Amino acid sequence: MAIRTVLGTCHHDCPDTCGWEVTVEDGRAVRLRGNPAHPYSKGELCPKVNRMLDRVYSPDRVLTPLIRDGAKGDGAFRSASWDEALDFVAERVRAAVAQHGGETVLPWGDAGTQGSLMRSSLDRRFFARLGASRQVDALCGGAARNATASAIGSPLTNDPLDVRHARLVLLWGTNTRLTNRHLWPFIEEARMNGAKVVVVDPVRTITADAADQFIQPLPGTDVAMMLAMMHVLVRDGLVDRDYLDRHAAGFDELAAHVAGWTPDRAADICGVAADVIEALAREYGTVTPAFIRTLIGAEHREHGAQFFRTLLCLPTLTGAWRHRGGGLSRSVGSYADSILDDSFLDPVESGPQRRGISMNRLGWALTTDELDPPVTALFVWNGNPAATVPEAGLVADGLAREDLFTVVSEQFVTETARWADVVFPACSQIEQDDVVPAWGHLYLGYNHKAIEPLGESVPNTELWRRLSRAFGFDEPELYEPDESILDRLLARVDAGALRRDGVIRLPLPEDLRPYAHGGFGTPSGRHELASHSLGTAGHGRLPEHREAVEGPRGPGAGRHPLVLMSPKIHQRFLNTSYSHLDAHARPEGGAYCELSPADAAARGIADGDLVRVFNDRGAVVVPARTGPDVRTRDGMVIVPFGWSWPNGPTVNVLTSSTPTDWGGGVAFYDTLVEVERSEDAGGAPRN
Ligand SMILES: Nc1nc2c(c(=O)[nH]1)N[C@H]1C(S)=C(S)[C@@H](COP(=O)(O)OP(=O)(O)OC[C@H]3O[C@@H](n4cnc5c(=O)[nH]c(N)nc54)[C@H](O)[C@@H]3O)O[C@H]1N2
Ligand SMILES: Nc1nc2c(c(=O)[nH]1)N[C@H]1C(S)=C(S)[C@@H](COP(=O)(O)OP(=O)(O)OC[C@H]3O[C@@H](n4cnc5c(=O)[nH]c(N)nc54)[C@H](O)[C@@H]3O)O[C@H]1N2
Ligand code: SF4
Ligand SMILES: [Mo]
Repeated sequence: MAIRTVLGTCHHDCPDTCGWEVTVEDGRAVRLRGNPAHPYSKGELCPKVNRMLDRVYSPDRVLTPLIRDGAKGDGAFRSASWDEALDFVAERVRAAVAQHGGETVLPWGDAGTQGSLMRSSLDRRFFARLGASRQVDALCGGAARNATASAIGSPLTNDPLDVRHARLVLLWGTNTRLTNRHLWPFIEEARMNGAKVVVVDPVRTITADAADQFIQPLPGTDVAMMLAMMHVLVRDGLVDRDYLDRHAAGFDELAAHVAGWTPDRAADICGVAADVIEALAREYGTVTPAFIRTLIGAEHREHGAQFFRTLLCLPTLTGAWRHRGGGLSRSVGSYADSILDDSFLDPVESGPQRRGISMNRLGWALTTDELDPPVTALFVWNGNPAATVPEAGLVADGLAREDLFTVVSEQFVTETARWADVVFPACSQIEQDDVVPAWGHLYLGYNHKAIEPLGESVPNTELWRRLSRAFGFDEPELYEPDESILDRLLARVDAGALRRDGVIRLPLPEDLRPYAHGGFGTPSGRHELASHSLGTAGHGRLPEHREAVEGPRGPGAGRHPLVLMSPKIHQRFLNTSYSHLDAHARPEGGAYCELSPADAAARGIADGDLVRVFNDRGAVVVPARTGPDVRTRDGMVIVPFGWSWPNGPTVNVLTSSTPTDWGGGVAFYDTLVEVERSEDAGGAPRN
């Protein structure tokens, strides 16, 4: 029997980018476990990926091309050969382009795999060659990145692992123990050395349960709390004058601005007692080093960018950037981006810029009559937009259009693939080579192919090459082999060590404090606390608390009274991935609506009752959860994100597609709903 062990890296859209090793016996993967030599994940994976081989070898895997064999959305398909499916796609898409022009084609790809090759490489050249519309904006990360870049001139922040040196840790709008679980041991290390851990989140998460202090503001009100903290820092002389003089600009203006932001004023907005804000500010201003950790959750709001812009002021005021274990850390993906330069993959284009369509507004794009040409051909890969994009009811309406030709590359017949005209079978991570940059740490992972592709599945790069051939394109760059792309991507790292060990640290200083001595990315090199450019762009010269239209006190609040939060809550899901694997998802129960005892009582709802959660966009029918242990607070309900057909309705039929203030994100979490008891116990909701 031939037994081999192959090193690989998790591809999921998760900050941890863990290293694994796959044991292969006679060509079949029999075990996948954490690589104990990985310096960050240290041999541990997670409840999702511990079951990865069930996913790889699931009887539900798509293993041949599929062509629709029934009504749209029925999910009825017949197997087809690659040649037949490719010819069919080429014929239909060519006809669409002939009638409407290239921009009638819309690509929609997300981060289902974060490997550089399979996430986004030859697709850029293929769709440029087709003259397709460009996909713009992001479901994840864009608002935080752009806000950081515009506030301090660069998207770069501190190494998350430096949290181990902190004495005060603020986990602000991140659910570390669930979403970034391998960072938790580093936080525990700090705690062993006496650090205090504070969680600020409108939801009492499992991370809040493990913290020393939990602060639960009303959703979308953090900026008011930060302004009041700055008020206290300035009032009590807890700012670092020397740091501000050398490395900031606009401090006097900011100080005058926050003079009016007393803790009492913020308390009223945030629903957090003034003395709690006061104490937090004093602690932040006196304990060194003080580390702020945030990730993505808080960007999913109408004023998501303002959140990041304001939060970044805190470490500048106190000079916390100076200290190892101080400052602020969010996604660190931009470090890898700067080292693995992939701009050579961008097509050289001479014509006018192709139109951009926001991936966050897919429902609109597929149903509007404002687009000329209309979208009549859609390609989806690395994502499940029918379940993950807001206003999912509109997405379904669009996908149901008879005149839309939909092509999906997938491992499973997801909620989205169900609507496809053609599905192409995609490899899983252990069936393909790739390099995987991380956004939760500074290590780069290599993924060696462990087994041959199952069935007729192919890596995404091969799909783009096959499509190019079917369309009769002859530009050589459309066919660049994977090895060549990898070599070019890895030109600035020790590729030999990376391939040998499966992981290397990015070539960056061990002690990485980007702003310890100033050096902000702004033209002046200073953190511009009062920003001329943000002011002229309408975002406020100084940080401002603004009410969301669909916030607790926004203008939309009259119609539907409850704020809906739909964060990731499940240990066993990664976005929607795994939620449809029956045996895997079952222990998590099913989707539900959690509401406070007071909100439940006011509506005559008891724990376990079936309820209808609704607004003008749609409705889901799910069991209610209520009682003394709820994770919500009055006025706010939780329906978890992640369930997808057939195990549960997607919460995104309810969510708002309002764009973030700037930065190209979307306000999933600023959504208002009403909840009522449902008599409709039988009928499954449409989604
Ligand atoms: N198990 C599991 N892990 C995952 C994922 C998964 O689906 N399952 N998804 C992965 C992905 S794609 C991502 S982007 C990351 C996200 O990682 P995180 O950003 O840590 O996770 P989120 O749940 O998006 O948001 C974190 C927290 O922000 C809170 N939040 C929302 N609005 C506000 C606000 O106004 N103020 C404050 N203070 N907090 C707010 C939410 O209640 C939530 O608890 O997780 C990754 N890891
Ligand atoms: N209400 C609400 N909505 C949200 C969020 C929320 O917190 N609340 N979070 C948002 C966030 S942060 C994110 S990142 C998005 C995630 O949204 P999506 O990216 O759409 O997430 P997934 O459902 O994980 O879809 C990834 C798909 O890629 C497929 N895939 C994996 N590897 C490959 C491959 O190599 N090739 C191909 N072709 N396919 C592959 C998987 O099978 C899976 O179906 O959801 C967003 N939507
Ligand atoms: S999903 Fe995240 S935590 Fe789980 S193995 Fe992959 S990178 Fe690690
Ligand atoms: Mo995400």
